[in-house]
Amino acid sequence: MRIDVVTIFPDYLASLDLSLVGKARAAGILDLRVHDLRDWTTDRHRTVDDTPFGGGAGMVMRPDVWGRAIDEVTGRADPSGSSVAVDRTPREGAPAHLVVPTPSGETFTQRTAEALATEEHLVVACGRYEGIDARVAEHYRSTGMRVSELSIGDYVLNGGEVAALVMVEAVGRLLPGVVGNPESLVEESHGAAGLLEYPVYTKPPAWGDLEVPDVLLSGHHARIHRWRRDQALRRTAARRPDMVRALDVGTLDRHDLEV
Ligand code: 6GU
Repeated sequence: MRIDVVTIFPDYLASLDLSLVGKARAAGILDLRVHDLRDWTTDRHRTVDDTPFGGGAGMVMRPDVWGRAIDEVTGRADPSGSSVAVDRTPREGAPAHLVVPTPSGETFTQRTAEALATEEHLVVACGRYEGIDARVAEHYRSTGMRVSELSIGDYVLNGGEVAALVMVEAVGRLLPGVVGNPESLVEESHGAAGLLEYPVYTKPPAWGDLEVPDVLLSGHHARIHRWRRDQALRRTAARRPDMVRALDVGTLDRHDLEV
């Protein structure tokens, strides 16, 4: 998969060299390219934003700068920048899917990450939180490009960069070969069961006066499985009643209903 991230703070994305995502890049599974939006400005001050039409606080990012950036990273642009010549070089690769992190977007969930992980090319356009001129999303949708305006939760960040980090990590770890043991993708929270993960323990079996639950030391796999499911159900009910309401009753067994 290729991911291009366009931002006025490319250094913010430097942490993507680390850890799992860094490993995926080194292994050639993820071709991640971070770009400075100001490379597509044309004025001496490298201006990317301006005051909002209609008034109000804050600044809005200009559509012309974003248009040049997105055209180029998606392979639609004439790289010479000439307004006369038409670029006739064939587009390489699959059509890009444009992702715009914004607090006014639809919620980014594990399902969103799974869907994006099937794409060949993502372009993530990080704006400041007052936003990017609305014509940018409108224009690229009108070209047939898929455009997803996505929020990572109900709180406000200063810009899309941290949200982009979240999305790239959530998507990147789903790419085949990134997470060593694919089993660990199956059992975790927000997986298919619709439940939060059960509590986990390791050595030592006694830490101060706190002991690991006996059942986990019993070697009785059916009981361990039942205990973990009970714990997941209780935890989900306590912390995320919304997830319990969304459970498909048909997937519950007789014992679940006793918890
Ligand atoms: Cl994607 N961007 C910003 N600026 N704030 C957010 C967000 C995104 N998601 C939640 N808050």
